[in-house]
Amino acid sequence: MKILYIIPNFDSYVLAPPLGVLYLSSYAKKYAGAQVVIVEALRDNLSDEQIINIILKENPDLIGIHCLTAFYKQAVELSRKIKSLEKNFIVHFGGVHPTFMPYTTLKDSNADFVVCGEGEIPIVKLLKNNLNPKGIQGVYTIKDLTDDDTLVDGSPVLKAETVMDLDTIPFPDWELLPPASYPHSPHAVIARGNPIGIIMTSRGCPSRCTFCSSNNFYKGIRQRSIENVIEEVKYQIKHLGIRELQFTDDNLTLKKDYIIKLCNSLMENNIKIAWSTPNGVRADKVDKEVIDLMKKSGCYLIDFGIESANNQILKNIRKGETIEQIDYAINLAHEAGMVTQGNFIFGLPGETKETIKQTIDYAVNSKLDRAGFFALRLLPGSDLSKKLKEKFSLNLDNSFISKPDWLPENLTEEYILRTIQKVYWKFYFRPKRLWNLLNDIPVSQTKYILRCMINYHLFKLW
Ligand code: B12
Ligand code: SF4
Repeated sequence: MKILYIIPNFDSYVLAPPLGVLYLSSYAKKYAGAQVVIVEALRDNLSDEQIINIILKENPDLIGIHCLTAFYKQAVELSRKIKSLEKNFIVHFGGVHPTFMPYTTLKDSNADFVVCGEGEIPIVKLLKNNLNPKGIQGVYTIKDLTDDDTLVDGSPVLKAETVMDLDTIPFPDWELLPPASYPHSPHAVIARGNPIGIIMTSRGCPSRCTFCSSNNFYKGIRQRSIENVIEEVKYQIKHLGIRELQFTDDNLTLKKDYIIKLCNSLMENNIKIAWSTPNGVRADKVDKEVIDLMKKSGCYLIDFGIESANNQILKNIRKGETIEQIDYAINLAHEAGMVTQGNFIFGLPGETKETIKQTIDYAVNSKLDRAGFFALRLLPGSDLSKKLKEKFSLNLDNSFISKPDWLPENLTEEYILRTIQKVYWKFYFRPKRLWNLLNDIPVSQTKYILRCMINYHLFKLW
């Protein structure tokens, strides 16, 4: 059977290989003998009409649309167009957004069914079941659901069964979307080497940060064996020519013995490649031994999800860390000679003008080399979006430059957005920081960096 996966196009300058779909492809090929085509409409800037022409040419048995909240509108519109074609293609949705909002996704898209949770096991079952979703855990048609996103019998939606041993999933199907075909630095960070290899060693996160949906998406924590990870790193270097490696785990340093073994194995295998953790690690999950070993084995950039410099706010969002712990970890990484990067959110519960000022003062005076400042988005699946359910409506026109979905008392949207614009200038216009940053920007990336700056409205200040 032939599956055609689609990565919808939308206005985004962050661009990376869609690891989830690449995993589905290799899994479906290995365990169900599927034939797979991926239409990467974001990377290739394809219009819906161009996508439809590819569909008509490929004539797949099943179409799968990858969907995050950021491009939900584009994804459902495309699906409706496909469903209105003369040939009745079977269309299904998967990814983080439909997992938490399956009913509305099906209603808005006219798709046939949705997969909630990880897609590997359901896709194989679907293919073996002649594409009949009935009885497959985590796969639902609109008739199975109520507009409250529960099952018709009132029970909660069950996510799909998950692969417990991640080593049994073949490497992502890199041949379909090689890293070299991605022009930009994926995480909007300045990378050292191109092409960039993306790798994940685990799925899941045990923390309960209320603004994040990852902790409700995955079941439990599963880690690949170090041997399996090293084998993929070698594969990516040898066959895909990667020159930098980015670990995009939710928490690469979650278990100390694991990260120590990983760093040692990189060195024992003589793997000399610059690597980074642009997706962030928890500050309470690193110490001097870990940081020094990460640096020694090639890690040049470490990112921390900081969110706020106010301890009461960190408590409100169940971050489970204090700003003192975070600052300690940043200093360790700085002393070890790594580039340090931190991400902050403005407008979290309990935020006031004073706490925003406290966060800005902290960020500006810290040892961070780079920082990202964002307004609070209430992502479907996050505990915070459940808690504030009655107090906001999700703005689906708000893809990348996030306007706040909800505001704490006494703060306005205008204030938060203007503060974000200003804070970038304040943060980067420090001679040492600016000098380091400019030294790190390769000429080939200048155009891309300029686009980032325009996207962040840094040129529209006054
Ligand atoms: C790496 C990463 C990125 C990378 C790459 C994204 C990509 N192309 O996949 C970059 C930096 C580009 C990125 C950008 C953004 N990201 Co991001 N990202 C991640 C991260 C850390 C890992 C993604 C990943 O590879 N997961 C591993 C794979 C195995 O899981 P998966 O992709 O979900 O796929 C599985 C299932 O979802 C399902 N599935 C997926 N697609 C499909 C399709 C079908 C048909 C089926 C059946 C199943 C299916 O099966 C897959 C295999 O099990 C996740 C957090 C996380 N742990 O997942 C956040 C996450 C996906 N990102 C998030 C966000 C908000 C963003 C941005 C909007 C941020 C921003 N303000 O710009 C942008 C979106 C722009 C874009 N171009 O996509 C949110 C999404 C929340 C939501 N409700 O949509 C997440 C969940 C983090 C969070 N805060 O909770 N991101
Ligand atoms: S923000 Fe990071 S640490 Fe917190 S729950 Fe999400 S993935 Fe885990």
